[in-house]
Amino acid sequence: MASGVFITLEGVEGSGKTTQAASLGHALLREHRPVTITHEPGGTRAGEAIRSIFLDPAVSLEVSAELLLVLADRAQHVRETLRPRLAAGEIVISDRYSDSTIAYQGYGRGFDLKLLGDLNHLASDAIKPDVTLVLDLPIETGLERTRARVKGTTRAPDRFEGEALEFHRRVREGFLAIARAEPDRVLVIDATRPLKVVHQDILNAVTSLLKRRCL
Ligand code: T5A
Repeated sequence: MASGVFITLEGVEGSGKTTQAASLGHALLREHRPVTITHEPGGTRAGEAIRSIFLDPAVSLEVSAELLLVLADRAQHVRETLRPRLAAGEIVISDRYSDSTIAYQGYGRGFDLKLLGDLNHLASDAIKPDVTLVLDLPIETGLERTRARVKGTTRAPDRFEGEALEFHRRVREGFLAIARAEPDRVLVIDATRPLKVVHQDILNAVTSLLKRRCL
């Protein structure tokens, strides 16, 4: 398989992943690099159908069903989008990936981390990110940003936005624990700073990865 570069953005609600994925993508496109921006859950037609069930708090879901849904989404995303784009030599930026399962379903919901590692391996077909950028900030700040965004709209909080603060705290701790365990892959970025400053840190990290890969 020709090797592209796989970059993931992770973090708690409202940490700025979607905004930063777009800014990074644009910066790389300006350098005429082949880039795909994608996301989980979603990123494929099947994934968007799964996403609507997964996030809808009006749809009752057992936590094991929630886990299996997000893994089904990943299995499709990897095989339909990630693997082919990486094989074509592209830079693929994914807004969330398997670390979100460890943080949300593992640290947040309490599933066994070893079991999640095995299930992630199956769903991801062993495709691991080359670099993961965890956008870190206090959960209150992130949730406030998501609330400000929907203020004045009819959009209700989704399944996870509506969770207790303690859940979100465990999720944040999960991301930080992953970063401590895999410092070569995972970089923690202070996401409390202005958008442009966060963007520059992300771009610096990606540029140095591309240089190391002689790209
Ligand atoms: N999930 C997902 C699991 O439970 N398990 C899994 O395995 C996976 C893959 C996905 C949900 O699914 C869960 C996690 C999630 O709860 P989603 O709708 O995709 O749901 O939601 P999120 O990924 O959480 O995305 P959000 O849109 O809520 O947050 P983002 O993408 O982190 O933030 P963004 O860029 O949309 O920014 C939010 C607001 O903040 C502002 C932006 O302008 C925007 O208004 N902002 C800033 N403001 C000031 N300073 C900055 N530096 C800012 N950065 C952004």
